[in-house]
Amino acid sequence: MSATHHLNSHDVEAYHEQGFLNALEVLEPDEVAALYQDYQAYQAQVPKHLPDPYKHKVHLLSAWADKLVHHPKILDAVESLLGPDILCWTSNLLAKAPGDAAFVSWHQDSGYWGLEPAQVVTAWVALTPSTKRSGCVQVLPKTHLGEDYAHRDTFKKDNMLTRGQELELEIDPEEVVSLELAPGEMSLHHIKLAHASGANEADAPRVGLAIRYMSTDVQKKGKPESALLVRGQMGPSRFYPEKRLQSDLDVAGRLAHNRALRLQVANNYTSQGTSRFSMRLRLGLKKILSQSFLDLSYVKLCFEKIF
Ligand SMILES: O=C(O)CCC(=O)C(=O)O
Repeated sequence: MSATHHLNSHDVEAYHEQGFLNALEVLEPDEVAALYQDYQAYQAQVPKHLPDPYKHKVHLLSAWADKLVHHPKILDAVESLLGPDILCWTSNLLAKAPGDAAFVSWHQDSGYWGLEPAQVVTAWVALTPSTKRSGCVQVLPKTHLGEDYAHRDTFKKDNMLTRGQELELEIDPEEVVSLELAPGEMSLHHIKLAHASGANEADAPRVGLAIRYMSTDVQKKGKPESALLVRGQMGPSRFYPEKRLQSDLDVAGRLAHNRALRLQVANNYTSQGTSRFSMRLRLGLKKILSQSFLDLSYVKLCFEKIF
């Protein structure tokens, strides 16, 4: 990367051809050590019985994630791919404890995110080593170039995806590329690129923040949602603008986070019409459960605000 940290033309070309880039150094060793410490302090505060809301749109809740989402090296690289006006749609905390069976089936994000056009990129930033053994992200190069593949919902145990969706596609192991990362490195992948990840068979945690960036002309199918402008101008965007976090885990920020997530949950668990009745029922139940979790955390927060 050059002094401004924008990608060079060779990397930009490789991204457009292959659908991903790997092992871009974005954090200095002392930066990643401090962020990991802050992440651990954050985890210690997450309510044991309500962990889910704290894994999504994390940058609206906690300063370590806010710092990452606005990190100039990450944004410069993303700007090289999306242009100058950039929104953050969400950030997902993807942590697998040592020996954790959690996995992600082969899927394309474009199959169910409802974001168009496909000017959307994930920056997956590693806070710990992410290796084949610890269940790093794996990709199938060039799958972003064609039409979307069909997916089926499986709701498999230990699948980290909302509906356990997986590609109806035979995967050739020879074609799979593992995006191994050292702490402080990131990969970038296109919204249409097929990807997956395995269980953590290592004896150390695998922790990453997956930041979903999009250009401001991207629109959302379904009910309107909100997003945070992280660089440039809002321009024609139809997303409700979110406010940047003021201070770590403060009540106002948590209420704003709760409102933003409520809009996203309504869309995430909406059936896409192809599922069987039993699958639609499961999806409906998951939606009610997620919304109840949000309602519970909302009530808890209001109490904290008043008393
Ligand atoms: O972190 C993982 O294991 C999976 C990541 C993923 O599916 C994504 O970033 O879209």
